Amino acid sequence: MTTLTCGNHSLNIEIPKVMGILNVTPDSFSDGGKFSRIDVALEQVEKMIFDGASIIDIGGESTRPGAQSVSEKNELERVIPVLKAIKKRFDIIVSIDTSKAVVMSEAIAHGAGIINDVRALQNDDCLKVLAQERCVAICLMHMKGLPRTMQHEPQYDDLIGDISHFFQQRILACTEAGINKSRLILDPGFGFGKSLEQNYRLLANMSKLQSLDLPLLAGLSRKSMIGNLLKREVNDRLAGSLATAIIAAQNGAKIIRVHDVKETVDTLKILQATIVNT
Ligand code: 7PJ
Repeated sequence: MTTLTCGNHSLNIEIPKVMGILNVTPDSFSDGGKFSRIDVALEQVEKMIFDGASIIDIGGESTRPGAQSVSEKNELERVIPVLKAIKKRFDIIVSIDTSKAVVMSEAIAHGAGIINDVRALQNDDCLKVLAQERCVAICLMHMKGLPRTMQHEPQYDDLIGDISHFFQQRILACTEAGINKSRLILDPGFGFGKSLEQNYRLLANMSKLQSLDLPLLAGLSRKSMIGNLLKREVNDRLAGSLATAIIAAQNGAKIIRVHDVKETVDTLKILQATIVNT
């Protein structure tokens, strides 16, 4: 059985699980600002849990292309009260989408089970903070460049090879810092420094990353690679998002990060029923 320790929860990832997105940034691109009030956030979380989410991912920093950075103080003020309120009311794994060591450490103190870092613990002190805490899982995401400029003609010698190489280096940095490999999750970072064509090549070849022998996470929900292909606005990308979720799961993703939990859970049940009856 493949399980992942996420704080005081154990997550079985033999069958792909759904991570529901809760944005608490005022400028997040798809549900910007809508869920910043705590009671509204709790309602949204309750619905995602009812719909079958196994993890709730809270992000206090917008990392969409061109986004401005946020101060430590602002990020803490956005994330920690919501995290505390969720942990008080629900028994669910909470993941915190952050690249700041202080936010990681505060989040862990308040019950976060996963640290989800789009910068793969490359910022100061992140490795140190996570080496001290042994039970929290960590998602290392690949990004080429930085949010402000990452979509300006990204180029790769060998897309999957370069991403794989990046992961090998980050896994080594983690193990050298004292973070056990069994705590790590890898995410190739759809939309983070990848052109439309590169994103689809990555989706098509994602299964090759299974050779790194760690669970894979995929975040494609409502992204530009769907909108630009289909010419759909952000709130009209459900069909595209479900199609990418199913392809990612077939190519080895064990955690699928989405806005539309109910529809994604249904889609994955169809895939699972097909697999068990193969
Ligand atoms: C991702 C993320 C992703 C992980 C965002 C958005 C932009 N974390 N945070 N993977 N994307 N691990 O949701 O479109 O793809 S923010």
